[in-house]
Amino acid sequence: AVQVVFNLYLSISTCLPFLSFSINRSCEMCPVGWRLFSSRCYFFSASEGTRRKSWPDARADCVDRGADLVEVEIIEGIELRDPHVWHLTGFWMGLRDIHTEGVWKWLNGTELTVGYWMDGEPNDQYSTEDCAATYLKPNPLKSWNDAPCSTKLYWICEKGQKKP
Ligand SMILES: [Ca+2]
Ligand SMILES: [Ca+2]
Repeated sequence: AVQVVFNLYLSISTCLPFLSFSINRSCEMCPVGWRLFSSRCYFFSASEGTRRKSWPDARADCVDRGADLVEVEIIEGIELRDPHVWHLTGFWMGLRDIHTEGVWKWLNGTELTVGYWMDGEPNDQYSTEDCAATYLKPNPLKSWNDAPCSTKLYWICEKGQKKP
């Protein structure tokens, strides 16, 4: 099971080269620019100033990085402390209902058990919304939306730590 604290994006666990002296050695377990959380490494596309991408292009970017789109099975209690990032739009996750409408599956094929959807979502608007994204919201337990897979959003990649 994966746990992601979405404000991880802002947290001190950020592994930046100039911080590596003062941050604990666990940062070395993830590539530069990735975040370590709960023994997994996460890459937030927005942190690199990358442009937004469709779901398939976002996934291809993760695969290029030796990772895949994030699979969020548990969200821990979160508060967003920095309003400066609230303008950021959604981040694609590795969750889709492309095979059977309304049946949400992670990339590994497991069916979604608990979803953290916004009120009224997923709504499959115009019968076109088959990819799921998470948004920076004050309440992370209501932070997901389904959107057309061609929509251009940011994305989050996930992979295991480097082997020691
Ligand atoms: Ca759908
Ligand atoms: Ca929707």
